[in-house]
Amino acid sequence: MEKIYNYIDGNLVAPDSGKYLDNYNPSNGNVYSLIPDSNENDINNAVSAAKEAFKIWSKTTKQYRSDVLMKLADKLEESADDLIIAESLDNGKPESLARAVDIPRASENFRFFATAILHFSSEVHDMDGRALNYTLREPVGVAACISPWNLPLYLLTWKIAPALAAGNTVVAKPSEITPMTAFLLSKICIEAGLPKGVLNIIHGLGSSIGDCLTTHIDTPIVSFTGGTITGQHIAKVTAPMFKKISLELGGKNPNIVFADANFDKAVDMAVKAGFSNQGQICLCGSRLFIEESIYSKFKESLLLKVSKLIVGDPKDNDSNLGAVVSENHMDNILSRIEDAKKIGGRVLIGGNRKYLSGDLAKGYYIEPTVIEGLSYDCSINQEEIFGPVLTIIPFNNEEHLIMMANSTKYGLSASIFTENISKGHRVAAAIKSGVVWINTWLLRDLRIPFGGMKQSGVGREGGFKSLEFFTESKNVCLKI
Ligand code: TXE
Repeated sequence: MEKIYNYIDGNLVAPDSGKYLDNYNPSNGNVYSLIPDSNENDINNAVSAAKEAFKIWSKTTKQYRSDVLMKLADKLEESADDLIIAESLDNGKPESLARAVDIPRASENFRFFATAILHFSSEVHDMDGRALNYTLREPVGVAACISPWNLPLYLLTWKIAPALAAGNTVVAKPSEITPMTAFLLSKICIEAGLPKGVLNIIHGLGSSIGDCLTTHIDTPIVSFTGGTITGQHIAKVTAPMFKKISLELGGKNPNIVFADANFDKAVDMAVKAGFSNQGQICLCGSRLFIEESIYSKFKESLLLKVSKLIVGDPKDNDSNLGAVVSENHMDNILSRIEDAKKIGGRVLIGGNRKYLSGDLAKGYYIEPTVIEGLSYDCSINQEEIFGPVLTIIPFNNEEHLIMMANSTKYGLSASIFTENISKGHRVAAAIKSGVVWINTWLLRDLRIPFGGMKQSGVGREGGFKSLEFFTESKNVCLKI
């Protein structure tokens, strides 16, 4: 069986413990590879390699780092077919989605930050000719980059690329549930000639090695994307060490459709926002608010469209949804659907595990599910389910709608569908979230500040915000 290795100081190495964890293929429930069960020694080795490499990497020119990252992007593109197959196999997502979104975005992340660093500048504050303040932006040191399983390579590279571009070195910890494309990335880094120690990737359980990485004396900066509870824990353990942290956490995002919306577009987007990647995107619009006057008609069109979604073999181009990421996660999602029924939710479509035939019979598939009849403040409408489950809620008053939309502990994103431009702006201003889309969903410009309010996170990444995060500013005051 294929073994995955850690990537330390430019080499692929077995874990110190000699132990491995099973890696499951969600499409059929079989173990198909082995993941290093790393320990503190592996983290320490990776951090010391990164610390040593920082001495040189942090002093290289921006142009040099840009060229290295561009080369990595080229190599990622050359390996795109392998990465697409690997991402789908590891995560359960349709290959078509990995081909359209995940893998192109991974190389784009490198290209984007390889060029962004060339345009990054800092400020000068002139004191009327008496003195000059200039601000330097220096790399911070060894960055700990921790990423989740829903968009494995996409989110890993979203952190690694700006960290390296800014002159930091990195110890990355991908999710233990989806390690394969990170392993392929380490092989690509070796082929591309990335200097040793600049990037290190350690695999293993968050519960065994997470704290060691985030509280390591030599990782002054931590970038994390994952669940809110893990984010809380990281905030707690790193705070006494005054580390720079960026946390991108969960969301329970409202998708709002006014009666004057472009109807067909709103239906299409509601389906996309609810079910893309099996509903496992932190930006998914999992609470759909529909204005009462169009509620019945909208519901009917929505259900018709959902009924046409194909849950199937991730390899099949016709599949709209593949498998959810793990058996455990599937069981959680199904139990949330049962909870919804117990508190009066009416399942309008879906609601069950889907059994495919043949080799895929043991895969973790769930029917796309739409539920109505739940109050906005029940647990199902307040907590992240992170699966193909969409709740629909009518509204007839803008003020009440905004109260409901803002009622969760999260504030990551929102979508508003209306053809009334004033209403669109007004509601966007009233929504408490880091990202608001009007008449679209998940339209991403990599330059924008990205992150959440409330318990959806701390800090912003994206564009120059990422480069600001991955650098420390130092002001120098020169008396003239
Ligand atoms: O995430 P975890 P899980 C949400 C979603 C999901 C829930 C839990 O609701 O059901 O979170 O998912 C590493 N120190 N999202 O349990 O545990 C871990 O190894 C340092 C939303 O998979 O947060 C992995 O690499 N790191 C989310 C990463 O944290 C630790 C995407 C994320 O895992 C650690 C994923 C520790 N103590 C889940 N413990 C989004 N916002 O997109 C774990 N990790």
